[in-house]
Amino acid sequence: MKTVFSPDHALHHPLNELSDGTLVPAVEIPSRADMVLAAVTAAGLGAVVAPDPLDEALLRRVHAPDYVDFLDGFWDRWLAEGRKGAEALPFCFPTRGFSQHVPDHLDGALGHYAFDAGTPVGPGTARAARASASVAASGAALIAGGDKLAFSLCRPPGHHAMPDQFGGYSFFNNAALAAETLRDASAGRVAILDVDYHHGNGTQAIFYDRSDVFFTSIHADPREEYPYFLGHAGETGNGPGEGATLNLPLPKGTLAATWFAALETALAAITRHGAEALVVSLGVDAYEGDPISHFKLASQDFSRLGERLGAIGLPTLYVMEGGYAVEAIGTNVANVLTGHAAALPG
Ligand code: 5XA
Ligand code: ZN
Repeated sequence: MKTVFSPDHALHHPLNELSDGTLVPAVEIPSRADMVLAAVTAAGLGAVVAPDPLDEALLRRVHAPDYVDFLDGFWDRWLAEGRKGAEALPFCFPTRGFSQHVPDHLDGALGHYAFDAGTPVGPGTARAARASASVAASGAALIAGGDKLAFSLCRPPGHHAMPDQFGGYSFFNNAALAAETLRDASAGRVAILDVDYHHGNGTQAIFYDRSDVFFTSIHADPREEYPYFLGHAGETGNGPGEGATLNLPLPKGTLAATWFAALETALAAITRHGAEALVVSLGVDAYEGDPISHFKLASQDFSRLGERLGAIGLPTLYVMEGGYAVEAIGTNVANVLTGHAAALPG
């Protein structure tokens, strides 16, 4: 298998985030990706390759062009206004009852294009997000070209990114870009399985009205966990997409046995959907030692996850999402990939 990686992820290096109402040190930091790269390399999982240039039309199909332009130009506007901060956090949002126009004021525009205050934007954020998107699309191109397994080592993550809003450390929706790349390359149906502890609200939103990309997610119940406002079991898709979304919310504190039972439910649904390729939003924050999450998967459980996904036999792209136990993130990701590779025939 190949791992697609770009060192440009490090252009995004947040310092602080608003979490649970308090400004705290950021957890979505460059060392995450470096630890994963080191572990994947040490595990001898195959070549590490650079991404192809990002397809701008693809990016602007998945995300609103005005949103892409805003992110691209944000830091220059910040500097042009003489702002002193090393990074920016949105703090005022067009919630219920507010108009949806884009304000001229930079903080208003930042709030318009965001849904949380926990996702800092800095000088290299847009470039890193673009690199991450290209890593995802390039991994999908490998699968479209016949590879049975590939890993897009994306950072920043993407599954919270909405068509025109960032949040949850996500700017461009890498899994959606990968799925779109696969759809563009073949007529086959695609499934996205999101195993991150947090619901992939952005991925769900992007495909909610469509039947060609099936989205299923195992995550902490949004009634008691971020992102709070999407990810409920009753959200099943809309119009032609009715039935093509399957949310499997679980309570905080969920143990491996319950988590793997939910995985079987998700895999049965993926089979019923007739998927011909699989994109896995691979967050490893379901790990028992994760500092911001509350499921109880052990490192060996990630091997079991990879083995189980390998056994279903679909061409599979893993796209890196969350996971903040920096000392264990590499082991947990390498365990998934090693387990999957071992389950492949030949
Ligand atoms: O999968 N998403 C995450 O790990 C980010 C959660 C952000 C909570 N402030
Ligand atoms: Zn997460």
